[in-house]
Amino acid sequence: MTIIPLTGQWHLSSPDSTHATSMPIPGDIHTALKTAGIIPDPYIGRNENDVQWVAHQDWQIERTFVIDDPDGSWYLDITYLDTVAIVFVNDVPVLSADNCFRRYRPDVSSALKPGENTVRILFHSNIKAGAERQARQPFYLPFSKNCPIPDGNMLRKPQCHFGWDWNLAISPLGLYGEISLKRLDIARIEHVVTEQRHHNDGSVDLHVTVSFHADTQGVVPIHLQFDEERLRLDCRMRPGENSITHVFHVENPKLWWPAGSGEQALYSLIVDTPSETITRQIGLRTVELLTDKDEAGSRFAFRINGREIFCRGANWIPADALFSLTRPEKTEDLLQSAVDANMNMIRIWGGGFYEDEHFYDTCDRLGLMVWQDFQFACNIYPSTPDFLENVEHEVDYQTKRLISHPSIVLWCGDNELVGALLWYEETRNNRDRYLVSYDRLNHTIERAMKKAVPQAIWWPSSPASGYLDYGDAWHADGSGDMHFWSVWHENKPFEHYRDVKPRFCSEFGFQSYTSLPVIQTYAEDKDLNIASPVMEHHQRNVGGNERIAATMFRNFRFPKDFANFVYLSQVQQGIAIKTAVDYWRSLKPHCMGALYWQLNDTWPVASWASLDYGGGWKVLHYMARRFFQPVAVAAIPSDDGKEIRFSLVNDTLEDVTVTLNISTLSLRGERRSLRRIDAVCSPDAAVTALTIPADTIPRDSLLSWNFTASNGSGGEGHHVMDSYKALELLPASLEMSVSPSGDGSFDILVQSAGLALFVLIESETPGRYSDNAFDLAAGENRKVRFTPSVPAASPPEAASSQDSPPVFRIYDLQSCQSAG
Ligand code: BMA
Repeated sequence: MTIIPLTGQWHLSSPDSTHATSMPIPGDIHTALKTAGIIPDPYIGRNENDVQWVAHQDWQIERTFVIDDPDGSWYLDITYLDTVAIVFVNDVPVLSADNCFRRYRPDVSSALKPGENTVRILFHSNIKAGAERQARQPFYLPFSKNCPIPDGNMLRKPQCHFGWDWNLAISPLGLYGEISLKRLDIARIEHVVTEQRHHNDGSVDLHVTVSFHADTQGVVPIHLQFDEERLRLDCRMRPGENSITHVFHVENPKLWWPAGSGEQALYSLIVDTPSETITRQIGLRTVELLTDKDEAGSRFAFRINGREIFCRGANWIPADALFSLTRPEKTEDLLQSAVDANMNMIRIWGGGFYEDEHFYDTCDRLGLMVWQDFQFACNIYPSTPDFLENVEHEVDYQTKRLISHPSIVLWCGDNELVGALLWYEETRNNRDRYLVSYDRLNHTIERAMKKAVPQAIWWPSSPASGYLDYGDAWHADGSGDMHFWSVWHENKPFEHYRDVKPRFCSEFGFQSYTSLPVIQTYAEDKDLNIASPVMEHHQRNVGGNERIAATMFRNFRFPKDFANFVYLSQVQQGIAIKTAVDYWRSLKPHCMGALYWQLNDTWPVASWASLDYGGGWKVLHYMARRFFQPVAVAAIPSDDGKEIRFSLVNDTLEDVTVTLNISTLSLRGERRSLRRIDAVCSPDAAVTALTIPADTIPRDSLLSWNFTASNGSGGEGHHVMDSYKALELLPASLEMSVSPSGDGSFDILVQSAGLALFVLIESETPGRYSDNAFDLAAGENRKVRFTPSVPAASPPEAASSQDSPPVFRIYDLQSCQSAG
């Protein structure tokens, strides 16, 4: 095929030419303006306020290209065009686009000329476009209060671009995917769709359907290669749509499994024509969503290759608020961190993107199951015929593009659109109208998905108690998936996580501040106070800082300074999420999934994330690695507090025997052995290993334990009988010594003279600690390996600072809370 790539340097200008600079494509306009010094960095201080003008006006980008012989049929191939834009070739309009989630392939043959040509894209202000479309609606459609920029619900682009309770609001524009000029030689491949059928008796049939768009008649030779098998088919094309299907019969397939449950066997499928090659990464596996009725309501469980899998994970939001700041290696690092914390699923939340190929390829390779929301979140959406038709195209394209990825196990209609019917005055006053309108949209998505990829598993909305069930899945826990937000958004105590028994909790979260080194990238020393305007600016949930502080008052003594406030907020977040996960995992198989909100951040901000912007691990992420271990032990108090139950969960395929040492831990840091037991748990189960009366723990002591399991894993933990603030903790006198390990890493030895809880090592140098947020009793020590980030995963300025040795700070609970 003749392809002229059009990515690279373009020229960006405002239509009145007041501003002009170069712009790399793929890229976003804000970053290009920032690079040119036209706007300040919107992530720093309160600069976001000063860049608002950018999205209020139109912009254009253009470049030239040379084509010697423009004869024949030519088209542009464009993906991720954000969003309301007109594309011109030599001033001839060739495309009017308004959906960032579609692929556009306009015919441009008659606009081309020999020699130099110009391609220009005129971006209409998203803000103006939203307002114009809102004005044309038959009735008003409210949008989320999370969005300071209005009417984003009118546009098919990431909804968090208009602001969210963790995102800045600048409504970016740009082109984030491919743009190239291609010549159509008889036919081009439209889609390669695969379906696995008859997975039984050690074999499977892989149906491969290749569809084409042809502009003339002719025969096109097509090669299909799956694994070692390669064949040629001659496809007789007629103008319009054409397709061929071939079935590969695979004997003894190597199966693809989620992380922790087996190998991620991957095969490659290659489809080539004389002009194109398409590859697909194929993982052979079956997926079922179990929704059987039972006494509590109905189940919500994934069965992969015949085996029910408890889903441990978190919610994914876009990798960055601005596309140009993303890089494949950074995204891979975030996903790797998910797997390293023993996650096996992420949910791609509905207010961001359908991610790119590299993203899903990485999930396939890592064994991260993906729950894919269709990209609608929290708003009320149009249901006019033009809007629905646009959505149909989007669903058709995205599902066919992505269906072959073994990682994607569920397609979900939207995020929280059912709940949103109660959030706005207009919708409450006329629920019938808005519910019917919602159902038109939801049904359009469902029908388009089932038509395009009937093999995909559909779930109508998240959360949902069931099909055509419009109940309150934020509070009802008997059926379907649940978003349990009562602890954060309704200010309930952490123990309230134990008042519900979700079948699958797809969202629950608790905020913390982003780590101090990240705060220092946007705040000056004078701003390091949680009530400073800059710190409040980097908190997007109304009342969020108050919630963090008030919860701290309930549970802890007040931290002595700002750095410790940040540290303690992270400890508190970790305890909150652990409380929920420990209990819900112990309910297995009644509960079969816990995905906390949220994995990552789009910019430096206080949020529910367990990874800092830039990929560093917050306390929660280190804790998640422990509480998500496939074999885990947790201490769960009874409702009346009179007993402590040791739950033992086994997500592996083998029986495990766990040796559990339970002790008391005095405030001076002495451990006294209480019980030592061996407990057994059968595969894929949860049991109570032991229950002990609470009054066996002396006052002023903590309960602590460690375990080793027959699968080689182990762990430890503590439980506080009353509250942390009631403990008269004594100074731990921590000592830390650091030595370079010779391979660029550092060995850190932490020694404690007394009881040290939640010991956290931190440095300005980005990197990963082999262990962190751990406890030490008197006389104990811990050797921790610090591995600085590979430069690719860290900001450029951090990479260069790696020449000087990192400086480490250390925190623990007692010193955090004491003035001394
Ligand atoms: C959820 C999400 C997001 C939001 C989060 C925190 O319900 O779906 O909309 O960011 O809550 O409030």
